[in-house]
Amino acid sequence: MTSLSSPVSPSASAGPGQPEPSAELDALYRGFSDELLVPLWTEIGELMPRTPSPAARPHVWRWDRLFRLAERSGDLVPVGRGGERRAIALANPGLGGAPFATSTLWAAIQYLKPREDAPVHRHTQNAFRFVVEGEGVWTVVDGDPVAMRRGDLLLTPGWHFHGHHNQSDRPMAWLDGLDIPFVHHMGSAFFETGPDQVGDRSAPDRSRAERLWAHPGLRPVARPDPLPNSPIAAYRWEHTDAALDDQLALEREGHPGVVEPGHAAVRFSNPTTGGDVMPTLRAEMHRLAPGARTAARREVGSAVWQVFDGTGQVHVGERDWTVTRGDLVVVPSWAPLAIGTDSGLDLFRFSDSPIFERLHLDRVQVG
Ligand code: 1HN
Repeated sequence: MTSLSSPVSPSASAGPGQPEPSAELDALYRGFSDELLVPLWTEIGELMPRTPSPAARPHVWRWDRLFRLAERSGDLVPVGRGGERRAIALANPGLGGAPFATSTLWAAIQYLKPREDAPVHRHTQNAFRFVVEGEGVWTVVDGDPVAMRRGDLLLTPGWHFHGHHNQSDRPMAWLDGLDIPFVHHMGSAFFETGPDQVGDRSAPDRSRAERLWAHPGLRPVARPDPLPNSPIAAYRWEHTDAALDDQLALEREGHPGVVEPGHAAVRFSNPTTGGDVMPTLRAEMHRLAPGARTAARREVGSAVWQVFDGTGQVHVGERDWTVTRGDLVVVPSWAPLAIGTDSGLDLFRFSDSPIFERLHLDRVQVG
């Protein structure tokens, strides 16, 4: 089988549905090549696999190694206009060195030293931060300072100005997730720099966005319309943690609510639609009780998982890893995933599922 990226081999021997090799056939294929044409019959297997066959591969990145390299970047690399962010991206081993975790998802560790600023800009790519450790940075989204603390999910939807400032005497590192590869492949990227100063340097405990929008089941009557992005700038760990705890407690009391035995999960949602937080990105938190093991599951679309707490075993495709706090696992489209733990495990997950659901390309297989 020829691949999509290599030229047609003139001496390919005939397979099912393929012509017999001949000098005339070689000349025909040279003619195609000269005219920038590719015949379907040499590519059909690549273009139309029986089931998804993504280029991205299952892979794990260890947080302790990422953190050490991020720290070293802090010693050697400034943060400012031009580079914009001290962010170091996961480069999937199947994607030729591009800074892409999967063909749609970007995942990076970002590092900001004490008292440092990351400059204000905006882009069409949707972004979030998830904090696995530390605090002391405020991300200022459209002028609204949003505190970042362990366990929090912070949103920066596309085309909103944002910059960060570290108000503390300690460095801070976190996970950035964006839809950069998707936007890149679709030729839809726009970028603009913002004001030279990060702006509001106050350090409130709660952002204005949270004060307006982040009350459970309550929305302001003055804002009735659905919004494409969640207006909740920060989903705080205390709420996420309580929701997961309650699901497992209800299970023990014999009430429904968990995904499967010992597996609680919540999806971060846009309160104005009930849907995903942003049009291209889904974010969830999962908790496995001690001794729990998930069913094997695969779905169209790719995901990145980060261990928030605990230790467990992750099986993706043909690979098996023991993972611990901060470790990141990439799950390509349609790769079966199963997770187990003896001691209990909390995991953050983000995926590109909203894209596929919106286009009716989504499929899920469990077991
Ligand atoms: C960006 O703006 C952030 O705001 C993080 O922290 C990573 C990667 C590429 C382009 C823009 C951020 C980014 C990014």
